[in-house]
Amino acid sequence: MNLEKSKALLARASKLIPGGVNSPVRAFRSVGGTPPFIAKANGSMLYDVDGNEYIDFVGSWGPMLLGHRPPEVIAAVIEALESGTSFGAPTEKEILLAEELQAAVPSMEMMRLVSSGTEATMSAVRVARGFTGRDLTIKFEGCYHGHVDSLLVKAGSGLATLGTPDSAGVPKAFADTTISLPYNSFDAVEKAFADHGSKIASIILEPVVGNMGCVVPTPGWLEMLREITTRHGALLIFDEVMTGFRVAHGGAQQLFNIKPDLSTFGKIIGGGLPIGAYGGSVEVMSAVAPIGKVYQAGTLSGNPVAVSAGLAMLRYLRAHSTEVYSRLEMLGARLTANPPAGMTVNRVASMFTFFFADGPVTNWDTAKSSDTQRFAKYFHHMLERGIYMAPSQFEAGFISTTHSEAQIDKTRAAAAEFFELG
Ligand code: HOZ
Repeated sequence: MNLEKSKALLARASKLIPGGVNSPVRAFRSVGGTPPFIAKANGSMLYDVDGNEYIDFVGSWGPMLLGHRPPEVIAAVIEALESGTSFGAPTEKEILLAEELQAAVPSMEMMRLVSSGTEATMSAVRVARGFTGRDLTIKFEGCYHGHVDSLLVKAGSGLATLGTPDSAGVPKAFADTTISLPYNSFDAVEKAFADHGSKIASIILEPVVGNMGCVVPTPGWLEMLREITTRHGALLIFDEVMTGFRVAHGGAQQLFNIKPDLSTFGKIIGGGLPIGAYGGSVEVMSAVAPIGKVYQAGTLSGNPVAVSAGLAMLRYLRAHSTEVYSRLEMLGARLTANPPAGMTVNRVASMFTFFFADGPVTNWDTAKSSDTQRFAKYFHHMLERGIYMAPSQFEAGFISTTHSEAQIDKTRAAAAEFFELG
């Protein structure tokens, strides 16, 4: 396939930007080859600068639930631009967005808008520390919560892709505040609380993991986390940056019927523009400045363009929730039914991963047993047939309402062909 213009752009970008990209997985280091530079997108399709077209299963890493350029969101952005791009002062639309979020996710009694998922998780962990007066955070191996210093410990996503579970530049003192445990392990959590219970401020997790590939919580495990945090006076934080408005209208907390103390959101709640949010009970969120002593701030927090896009997105999802989530479930089931032998598929609603692994993938140890070299060959096989999957075994794929049944069937046929070729 012709990627000449992308190759030239990558060479030019690499002189100015580390690896030529502004987020590491985009560099294709684990699959090799040249990342297509994208010129535009529409619905379920991506178009690169060389004129190649792709069915997109990355969807900007999750937010494009309605496909690229949903008319309602684009119209809201254009209208917002006419009124100004940033005020650094409150607007009525921030209240409207907060009301939409609360209507879908009732545990968000009070919330703060920020500019990214990373900011949301960083702030939620800080609030948990401030509220409880404790320092330790439990996270799970292979879960990624943005590039927050203390959470870059055995993190998934880009670090897992590069094979470096921890980042340089994180002071040991920060990493020492984090206890990293295997996902889905009941015993490890029990032991951590037995050893350090009075010092643990919070557990943070992806209630369905997207960042070591899609990994599903074992039945009863989320309930156990809820019970043990309550018993020990620690807070339970659901990182719903990927799962929020994705696995169900009310996120994973609705799907599994668990009420966390704090939740974090990003991506989808801005309709694909940069935004994040964290929130929880009035009691916990009253710890946040200016009414409480936990400081957190940002000039672009509640940015009027991102808020307008998010408001349009959430209003659309509320008005059309039955048809949106039933279509996503139908397409997800169609894509992942009867995977070829040699693939293990994990899926919740429209989040999925095909692992090149022999057995069930339930945590980071089983995820990393995947054959990443074979994944790389599969990735390029699909790309050459116009199918854009995440360029890493350790990322989830995402389906939008604009994917057609024919596109899903084409994708299945391309994967089957890969296995037939051997
Ligand atoms: N590793 C990030 C998603 N889990 C990638 C983000 C990006 O490259 O935009």
